Amino acid sequence: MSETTAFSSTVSAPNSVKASNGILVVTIDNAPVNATSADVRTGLERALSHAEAAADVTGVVITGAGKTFIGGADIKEFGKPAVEPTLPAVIEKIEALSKPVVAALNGVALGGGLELALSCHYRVASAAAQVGLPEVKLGIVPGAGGTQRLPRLIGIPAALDLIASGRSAKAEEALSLGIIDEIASGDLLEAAVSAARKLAGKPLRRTGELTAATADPAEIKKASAKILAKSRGQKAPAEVVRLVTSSTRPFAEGLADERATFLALRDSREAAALRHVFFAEREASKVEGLESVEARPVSTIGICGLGLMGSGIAVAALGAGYTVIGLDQTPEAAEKGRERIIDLLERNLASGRLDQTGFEARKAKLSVTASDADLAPCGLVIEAVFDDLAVKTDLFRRLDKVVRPDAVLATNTSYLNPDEIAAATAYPGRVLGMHFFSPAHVMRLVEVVRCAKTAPDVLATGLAVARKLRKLPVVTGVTEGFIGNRIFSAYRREAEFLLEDGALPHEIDAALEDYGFPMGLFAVYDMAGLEIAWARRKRQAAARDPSIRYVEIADTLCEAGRFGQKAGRGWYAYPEGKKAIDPEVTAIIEAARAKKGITPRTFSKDEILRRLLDAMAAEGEALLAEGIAARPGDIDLVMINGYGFPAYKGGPMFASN
Ligand code: 3H9
Repeated sequence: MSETTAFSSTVSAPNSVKASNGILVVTIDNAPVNATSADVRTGLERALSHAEAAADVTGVVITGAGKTFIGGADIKEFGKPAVEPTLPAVIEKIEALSKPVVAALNGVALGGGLELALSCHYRVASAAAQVGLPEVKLGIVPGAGGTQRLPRLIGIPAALDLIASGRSAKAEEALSLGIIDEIASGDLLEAAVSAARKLAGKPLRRTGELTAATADPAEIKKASAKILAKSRGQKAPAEVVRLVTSSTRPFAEGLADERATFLALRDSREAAALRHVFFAEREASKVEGLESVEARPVSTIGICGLGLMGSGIAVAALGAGYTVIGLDQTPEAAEKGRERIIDLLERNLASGRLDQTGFEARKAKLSVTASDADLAPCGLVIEAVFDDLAVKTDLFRRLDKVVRPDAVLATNTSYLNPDEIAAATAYPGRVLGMHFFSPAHVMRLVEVVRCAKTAPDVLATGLAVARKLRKLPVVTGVTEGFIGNRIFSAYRREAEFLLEDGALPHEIDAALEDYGFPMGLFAVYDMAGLEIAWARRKRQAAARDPSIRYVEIADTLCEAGRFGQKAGRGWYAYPEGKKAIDPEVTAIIEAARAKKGITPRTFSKDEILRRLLDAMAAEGEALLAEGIAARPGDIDLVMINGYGFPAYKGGPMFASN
């Protein structure tokens, strides 16, 4: 394609403009993700004005520099005074241009990026492009026409699905839905320029002028109800439903409503919380001391212990393309582990999350053994055996002898001290913790534990592997329970104090569920089973400081065989499998209060929440002061991704401000 630079002086950086035989190619170049920051909007507006006025320009192509088309509005500008021109104004100008504007989607087009593309008269994408309106994930609705143009283009049900979930669609799906018009088989810009030439002088298809196809009201009602039920009282999904389902009204009216809703939500606490989470996730990957440290290469991962946790980790590792060697104590146990892993893969196959080729590829990369020596090729070994110091140290000593000297050894312990495990090896520098959460093939969080002697490139390896597994790694120092379980312990302790002081389990659970936790604390206990924590408390009993307040109620429940749902009774009763308040538990709690001479009082939901949130935040402050957690945002990510803290509340540290 022959290109001559033209009138770049009329367009302020960071956009560049070139003319190609009458077609103006505007490239948005605003690293890292070509967000539509103020400069970009100004540049675009100038280019559009020029295109409209210049007789030698017959059409416009808008594309992005690098691997992104446009990542959306600049989230860093939210909360600051608005700078003209606004994105909706630029978008309106694109749609109204008398000459064809073609979007050349060279990569992801998200949020305002897709909204901009929707206002173009034709959309051509590279095969790698993806589109989406992820605004709900930031607690807002699309604010530049997305809720009105998308349904006009693809119908209300499909638009509802995309906007309310915030998910991205790959190029193929975008084409079949009608979001894009073409996937370029060759050079993207050539295809876009050629499309612009073909459209020049012809009537233009303006998305805003299309009539939104009406859909079956029953179908819309059902889809809306599903979205509202899932959103647990969050505002943005409900507003998406309202705006999209009413998109059959006049376009200008819909746009004005959308804009007002966007602005109101943008300034809400929910949106501030979700923005905090967005940036915290990006911050978490920046680890002090690792700025220029390279991870060790890993292509084969050994997994010791193929129980529930080990097999989940194996599925995640196979999914990321690693070769996996599973180790268990006997050939029979190893074979059982293999079956467990295959079973999980088969479930993914049945649900459509995995296709047959992917299934076969994963199966081919899996082997199991009962012989330590077979782990020799591994670049990383993750142990997920019984959480007992003697068992783990013995395993690490054996591993030390069979793996390469540069192989990394990770322990998945939840409560043991990984420094003690590391000390059992000849090279403690290659040991770190990788604390996965169950089910490990589903849960995103991995606490990556930096032990006293962990070498920087070993830590970098743990982080790189976790990221490749598509997990969210958060670095923690060594302390009992690491970040998550330490905060969880403080929270649990406070909940038990509340019981003694006068609240009942169902009252505490209701306060937590109202706040946005998917399940209350006591319901979670019953689901997980009470016996493991009881065994731990019994082990620790002798060392417990008698001057520290200790609540015996959970022990009394366990002594009565109330181990939770599996036992048919725990903090609640389960007649016919349904959770119910149990007067027997209330009596146990009342007896415990009486034994300590506590006069119970009533607590409001707000008071219950305040005490629980304060306890979490105070423990978080302690973790920061001790240097166990690097940032408040890291603590928030752990609690959101590992313990059900509602993301739209920002995590315990954000919520305490
Ligand atoms: C919107 O569009 C509202 C409109 O409807 C209405 C407007 C009127 N702004 O994720 P990465 C930064 S709302 C500012 O690691 P990747 C990010 O913080 C927006 N900064 O890269 C990081 O900075 P740093 C709707 C942004 O390649 C760096 O870019 N759009 C933005 O793995 C790299 O980020 C979205 O919600 C932004 N919009 O993934 C999309 N996006 O290096 C949000 C990123 O200093 N973005 N940064 O830590 C994403 O999903 C991913 O970043 C993306 C690239 C897929 C684009």
